[in-house]
Amino acid sequence: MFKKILIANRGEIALRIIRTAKEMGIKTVAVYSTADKESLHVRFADEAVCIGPPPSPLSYLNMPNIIAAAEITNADAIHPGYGFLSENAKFSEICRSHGIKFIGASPEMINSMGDKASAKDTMKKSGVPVIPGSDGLISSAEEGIELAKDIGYPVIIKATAGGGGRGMRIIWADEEFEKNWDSARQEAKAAFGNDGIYMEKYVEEPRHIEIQLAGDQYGNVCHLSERDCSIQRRHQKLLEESPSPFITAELREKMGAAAVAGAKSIKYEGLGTIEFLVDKHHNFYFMEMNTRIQVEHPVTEEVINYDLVKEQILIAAGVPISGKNYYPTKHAIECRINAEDPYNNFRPTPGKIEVLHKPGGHGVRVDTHIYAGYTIPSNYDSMIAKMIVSAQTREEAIIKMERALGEFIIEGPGLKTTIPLHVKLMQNEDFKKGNFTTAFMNTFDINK
Ligand code: MV4
Repeated sequence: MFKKILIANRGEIALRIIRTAKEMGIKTVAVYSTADKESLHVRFADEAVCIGPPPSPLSYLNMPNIIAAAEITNADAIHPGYGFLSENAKFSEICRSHGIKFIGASPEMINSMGDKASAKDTMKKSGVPVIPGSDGLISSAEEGIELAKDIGYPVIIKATAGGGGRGMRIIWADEEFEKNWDSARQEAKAAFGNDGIYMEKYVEEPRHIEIQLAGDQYGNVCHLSERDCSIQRRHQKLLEESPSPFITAELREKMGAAAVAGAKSIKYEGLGTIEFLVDKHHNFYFMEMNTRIQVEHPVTEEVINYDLVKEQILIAAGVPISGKNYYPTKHAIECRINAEDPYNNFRPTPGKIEVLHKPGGHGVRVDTHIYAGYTIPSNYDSMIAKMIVSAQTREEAIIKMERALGEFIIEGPGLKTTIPLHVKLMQNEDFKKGNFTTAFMNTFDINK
């Protein structure tokens, strides 16, 4: 087993990883930017190394500084968390060449799943359902228009290096093709340095449901059921739950089996997630594979009663997984608490937290790095906490979440949070019925 892990991240996920490492008897090294000097991940780790100034490229994305921190502290593994370097093939490769175990995917795996068009092709070949569309990239607007005659409008064009909605355009008619093609290519080129574009039939008002997977180096792969992530705004998830209120036991079996087959075909090692789009007829289609631990992993932990970060560390250390699938025994919901004003276009509100009360009680978990006196820096993501509740049924979980949200007090000059938005969601009749798709937030009005 590893003796010492360096955590190449900040905020709640750095703390989350430190907690599990401690329970496993593994020493921890925090790295931090000067903006995070007073952060809890710095305080709770056994050692801490400053890796640079506040802008991420100079600190949390600064590979030489992070590798140097691992070398001077003698860390034998690096956990990248999510975001930052978690899906950076070059960093995974540099760790390997320095004899440091990267607790995440191999560079080859990151590259093959990071190119969305080729990931789709790989999944299709192993029998995973994919959305009808182009075979790989399309090379001109004319080619796209020709193909749209077969597929039928609406179609969607996507950047192969993309994900999370950037470089994506929905097209409804021939006349709109060329201008969308040009702008998608430009956006992709600027954002990813790769203007490769592929095309698909556009699935209207789908659900976003993802399957959690674990694989080991001996070829065992299992699924750990699904999360429903349909409640999102502009590709930022707001709330996730497990199990999905839309999924039957039969569909879970089918989606789980497809995801396992896909992951086995690429000899997937470690924790991963396959994202599916699910239409109203229960058809499901491969969208992307994530090769990292995700923000929303706690809802899975709560319903299957297992520590996924521990699973990840064990797999990285070469311990075989059991190979059996895990099924929900409860219902869990996670609300992302962001320092943003939901009444004002989700404008970020960094600054000092003067008053803090964290909720508690049976079935309530708060994953956060904030404390009274903490200053939320403006340099990073605005998520400041995740509250996860679990209960026997979805109805009870919703009641519990509303109760716990009412106990969550976060105050400071100018500080706003997404807590009132989540309260309104818990009271929404369509949400309560499980009647929602990825379009839900387009029409949700917090003032109603
Ligand atoms: C789609 C789609 C409909 N049809 N592909 C959004 C982010 C990227 N991962 C892919 N996305 C979508 N791809 C086809 N063929 C709808 C979306 C989409 C979406 C997907 C998941 C969660 C939220 C979403 C919001 C808008 C669009």
